[in-house]
Amino acid sequence: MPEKMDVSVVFPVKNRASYVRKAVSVAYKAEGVKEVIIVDGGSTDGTIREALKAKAKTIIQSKLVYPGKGVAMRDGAYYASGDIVVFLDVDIKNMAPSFVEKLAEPIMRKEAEFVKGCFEREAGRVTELVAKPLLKIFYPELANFRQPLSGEIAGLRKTFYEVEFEEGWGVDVGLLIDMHRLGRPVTEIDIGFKDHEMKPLPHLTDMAHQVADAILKRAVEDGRIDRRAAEARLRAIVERV
Ligand SMILES: Nc1nc2c(ncn2[C@@H]2O[C@H](COP(=O)(O)OP(=O)(O)O)[C@@H](O)[C@H]2O)c(=O)[nH]1
Ligand SMILES: [Mg+2]
Repeated sequence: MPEKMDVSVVFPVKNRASYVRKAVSVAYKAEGVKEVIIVDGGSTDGTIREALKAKAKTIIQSKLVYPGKGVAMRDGAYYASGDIVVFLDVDIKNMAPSFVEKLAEPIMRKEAEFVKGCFEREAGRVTELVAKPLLKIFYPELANFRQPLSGEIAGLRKTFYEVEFEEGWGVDVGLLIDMHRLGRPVTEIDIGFKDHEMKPLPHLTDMAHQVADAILKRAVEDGRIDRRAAEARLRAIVERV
């Protein structure tokens, strides 16, 4: 019989005290979970206190040295010890063990090494207006992913050591492209309905810029575009958002 794989769940978190306790306790209930890790990005509310109360392994990052969700994910992956690492946003109102289980399952079955979660909701604005058009141009092989920016992902822990974690919002699309170019089997699965808050439009500019930058950087590295053309495209996109 194949050996059973265990799971580390990592939540990058910044100032989401009210979600932490439930997210951690729900994640502990999922099958195969050996540890739940909160990576705190310099929260100024009660996030850290709540994480400790919920008995999460808690990494407290220095705001000065480690900004951004991507750095938090990278540190979570390096700290984790499970065979599989599942990343989830903490601010999912209907958090359920099935989110963790559905993400880990294709890896346990050896059908994938990297799993992208998608959910029954329209994809976000940055996804539709920035990520998908750029993927369609530079990585048409990935253009069919419904939610290339989703933060609900799972992967073999060791595979995460072979890819580059962007510091900020480019991290999720960057991981998807990196896994694809390493030739890892990647799959997208529907994890059901996810209830969470939408960001106001002005907050999306930085996100859109970082997502575009992560895609274009890889397109340049892969010889799919030259740097000057990439910068011109990036400027045009940022001016439009
Ligand atoms: N550690 C850390 N976590 C972050 C940072 N920014 C966002 N997060 C967390 O990353 C997840 C996704 O962020 P969120 O603001 O909900 O993004 P959205 O759902 O795409 O609008 C949540 O769990 C946040 O608390 C950061 O700078 N550092
Ligand atoms: Mg959110």
